[in-house]
Amino acid sequence: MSINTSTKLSRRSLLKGATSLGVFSAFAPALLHAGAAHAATSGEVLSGSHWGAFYGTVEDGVWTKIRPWEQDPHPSEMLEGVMDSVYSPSRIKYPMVRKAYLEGGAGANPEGRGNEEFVRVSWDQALELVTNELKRVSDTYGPTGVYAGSYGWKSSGKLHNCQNLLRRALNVGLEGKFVNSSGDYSTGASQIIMPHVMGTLEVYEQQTVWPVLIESTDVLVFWAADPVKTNQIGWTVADHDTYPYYEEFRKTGKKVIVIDPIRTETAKFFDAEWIPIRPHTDVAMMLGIAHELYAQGLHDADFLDEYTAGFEDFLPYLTGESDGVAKTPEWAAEICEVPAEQIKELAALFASNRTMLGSGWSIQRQHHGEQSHWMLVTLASMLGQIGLPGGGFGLSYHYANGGAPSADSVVLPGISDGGAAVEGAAWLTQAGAASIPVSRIVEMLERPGEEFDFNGTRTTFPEVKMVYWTGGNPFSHQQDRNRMVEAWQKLETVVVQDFQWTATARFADIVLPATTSYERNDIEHIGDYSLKAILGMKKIVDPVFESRTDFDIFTEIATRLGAGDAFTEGKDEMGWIQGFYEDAAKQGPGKGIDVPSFDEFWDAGVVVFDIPESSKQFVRYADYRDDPLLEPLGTPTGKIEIFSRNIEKMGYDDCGPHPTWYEPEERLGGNAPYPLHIDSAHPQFRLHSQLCGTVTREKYVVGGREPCMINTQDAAARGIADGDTVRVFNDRGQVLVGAIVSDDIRPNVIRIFEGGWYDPVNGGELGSLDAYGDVNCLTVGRGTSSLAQGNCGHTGMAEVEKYTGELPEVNVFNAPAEG
Ligand code: PGD
Ligand code: PGD
Repeated sequence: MSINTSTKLSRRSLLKGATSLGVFSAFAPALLHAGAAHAATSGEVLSGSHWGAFYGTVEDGVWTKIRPWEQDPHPSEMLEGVMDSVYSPSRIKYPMVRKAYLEGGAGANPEGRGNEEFVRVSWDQALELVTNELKRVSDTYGPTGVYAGSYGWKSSGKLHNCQNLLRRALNVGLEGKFVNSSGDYSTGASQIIMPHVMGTLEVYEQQTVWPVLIESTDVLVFWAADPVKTNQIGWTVADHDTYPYYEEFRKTGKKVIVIDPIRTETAKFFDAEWIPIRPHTDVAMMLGIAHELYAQGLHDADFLDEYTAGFEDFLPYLTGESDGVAKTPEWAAEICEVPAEQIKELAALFASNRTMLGSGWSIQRQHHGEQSHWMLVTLASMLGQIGLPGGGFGLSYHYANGGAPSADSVVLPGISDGGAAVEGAAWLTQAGAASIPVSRIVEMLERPGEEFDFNGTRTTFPEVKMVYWTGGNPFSHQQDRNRMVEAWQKLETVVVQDFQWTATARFADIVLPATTSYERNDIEHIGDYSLKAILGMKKIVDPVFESRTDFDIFTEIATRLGAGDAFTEGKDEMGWIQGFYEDAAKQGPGKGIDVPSFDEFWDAGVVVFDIPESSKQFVRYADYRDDPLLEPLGTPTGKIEIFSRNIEKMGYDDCGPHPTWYEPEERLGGNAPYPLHIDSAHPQFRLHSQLCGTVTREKYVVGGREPCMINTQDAAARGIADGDTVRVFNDRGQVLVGAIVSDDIRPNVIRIFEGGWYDPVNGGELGSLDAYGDVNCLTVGRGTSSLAQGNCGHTGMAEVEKYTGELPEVNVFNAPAEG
C-alpha cells in the first residue's frame, strides 16, 4: 500500500468524522475508561462491523435503531440484521453442555452430536469442564491432542479477536501445545501459488486505484468477480469507498466484460457484456486467448523478455509441441463453451486496448485452483500491460474495496496470539504437523499419522482428540458435510464459543455464549485498503443473558490454567484498546500526521485521515516496470515466473512447473456424475453464514428455505416452477431449497449461496436431508492440489427435482431443545 508521509494533518481535520459530536455527549462519561463496564441506557452510539460503521440508538438499555455513519458512501442493506443479531432467537443465552457428555464425560455418545438436547450449566462449571479437559487431553495425548486452528470471520476489532485470544490462552497456559492451521478458505490456492509467481500474496494487496482505471482503462474485465456484491463487506470495518467510483466508471461508457456463469450484480450495474462461461473451465479459455495472441503475434515479446521468466518453457505447452495438443481457441471452445470466434475477438480486443483483468477468487476455490490465477498472470504478461496505468491484472478488486485510494494513516496493532514464547519448541512437530492447511481438517481427523504434501513439504496428520472452535462456523464453511459429520464423531470433546446456535454449536459438547461485538468495546480501522479512519467500536448495549466477552472468557481460562497474568499483561479491555491506539499514534510524527490523544479520539468516536492526491494515482507494479533491477519481485528470479523451478523441484503430478489445464475431479462437460454444476458463490445478503439467523433472511428465502437459482430451460425440463421447493442431491448429500427460475444463470448450472445454515432433519445421521439449504452438503471435500491444499467449494455436480414429499420444518433458527 502506498503511504505518503509528506502531508501534515491537523487534529481538527482528523476528527472531522465525528460531525455530530453532540450525539456522544450523553455517552461520553459512560463509555470512557471507567464506564467500560456498562453501556448507557439511552442515546446514540457510533460503532462498526464487517458491514460498515453505524450509529445504534438505545432506548432504556435496548438497541432499537441503526443508521449508517454519514461518511459511508454506500451503506450496506444488511445493517438491520446486524442489530438483530443481538436479539435473534438463535442467540446462545447460557453456557450449555450436551446431555450425554455432561453425564458420561469425554467421548460419550459422539453420534448424539447434532441431535441431543443441551443442559444449562453455570459459567463456573462450564469453565472448569473446559480447562480440565484441555489439561487432560494435553497430558494424555501430548502436544497435538488439542486443535485450536479455529478459523473464520469472527467480528472486526483488534482486541476481541477470539481466535488469537484462544491461541494466546493456550500458548501461555498450555505451553503452546495445540495444533494450529495455516492459510484461509478465501484464497487457499492463490495465496500459495502467487508467492512463487509474483513474489507476494497478491490477493490481499492494493490494486491500481479506481481513479486510474476511470482515467486510463479501456476494457475492464471482471473474471469470476462480483465486486458490487462482495465489496459490501470488509475484514476490518467496511468503508465502501469504491462504490462512487463504479458510478463514475459507468458514466464513461467504457467497455465492461463479465465472465461468469451468472449475470451478476456487477454485470447488471455496468450493463456489461456477459460471457456465460461453462464453470470450472476458465484456464482453458485463458489458454485459448493466449494461443490466439501468440498465433497472431499480438503478444508483447519485449515485456515477456524483460519482466518474466520461463515463457519459452511454457510456449511448447501452449502450442502443443510438448503434448500434441495446441491450446487453440477451437480447443478451448470445446471445453469452456465460449465460441472460438469470441475467444479470438477477445484476444484482439485485449491486445489493442488498455485492459484490466480483474479476477475474483471462486475460480481458485476449485480442484486445481492454483492454475487459474497463474494463467491469468501469464495472459496479462503476454498482453504486456502490467505496471501501466489501468492495465494488467488485479486479484483484489472485489475484496474489501480493493482499489480505493489509501489514506495517510497510522496502523493499529492487535492482540497477539502470544506464540513467540513457544515458537520452535522441539516437541511441536514430534507428534505430527503442528499446523495443517486450514481446509484439511476432515482429512486430519480421518487419517491421523498419514502423510500429506503441502507446498514442498511432507508431514503427517496429527491425532487430534479435542477441538476448540471460536469465531468460525466449520459446519457451514467446510465442504462435504456428511463426511465431516462422520469424522467429527472421532473427537472426544468439542468446545464451541459463539453468540449464536450455528450448526457447529449444535455439534459441540460444551457451548460458551460469547457477546456480539456490539456488547463490548473495541477498536478497528475503517477500510482495509483505504485505512481511512480509526473507529472506536463502542459498546452499544450491555451483554444480553449470560454472554461474556471473548477477552473475559479466555482470561478466565488462562487464569484457571495458571497463566492469567501472562494472558492479560495486567490490562483490562479499555487498557488494551488505549494501548493499541497509542502504539499506532507513535507512527504519527514519522509520517507527518498529528494524531489526537486517546481521550480526544474516544470522545469523538472516530479519527478520519486524509487521502492524498498521490494515492489516487497509485499503479500496481509501476515501480517494477520502471526499474526491474532496482525493484525486483520477491521471486527466485526477481521476475514474474511463468515457469517456476521451485515448483518443478517439488515434482507434483497435480501441479506442474507452468500453468496447465488439468481436468478436475468433476465438471460440467467433463467427468460429470450429475447434470448440473453447483455454483456456491458468496451470498448477496449475508456474510457467509452470519446474519442467516436474523431478520435479513426474509430478504431472500423462498418458501422459508435458502434460494437455488436455476435456468429456465433446466427448470422446465424438470417441471419446476419459480417458488417450488426442490431437492438438490448427489452422492454426498441432499438439501431442500426454494427454486428461483431465471435466465440470469446459464443452463446446466445452479446457484446455492454458501453459508446457509445446516439443518439436518435427523441430526447426526449420515446423509440426512438438510431442511434449510447448506450447499456444502453437496460440494467436494478434497484439496486443490499437493501444492496449496486449498478448499474446492466451487467443485461439484448435482441433480435437482421438485420435492413432493412432506415438507420438514426448518428448525435451525431457534435454540436446540434443553434437557
Ligand atoms: P462465518 O459465517 O463468517 O463463516 O466461513 P466462516 O466460518 O468464516 O462464521 C463466523 C462465525 O463466527 C459465526 O458463527 C459468528 O457467529 C461467529 N462470530 C462472529 N463474531 C464473533 C465473536 O466476536 N466472537 C465469537 N466467539 N464468535 C463470533 C467462511 C468460509 O467459508 C470462507 S471465508 C470462504 S471464502 C469459503 N467460501 C466458500 C464458498 O465460496 N463455497 C463453498 N461451497 N464453501 C465455502 N466455504 C468457505
Ligand atoms: P464468489 O461470490 O464466491 O466471490 O469473493 P469471490 O470472488 O470468491 O464468486 C465470485 C463469482 O465467481 C460469482 O459471481 C460466481 O458466479 C463466479 N463463479 C463461480 N464459479 C465460476 C467459474 O468456474 N468460472 C467463472 N468464470 N466464474 C465463476 C469472495 C469474498 O467476498 C470473500 S472470500 C469473502 S470472505 C467475503 N464474503 C462475502 C460474503 O459472504 N457476502 C458478501 N455479500 N460479500 C462478501 N465479500 C467477500
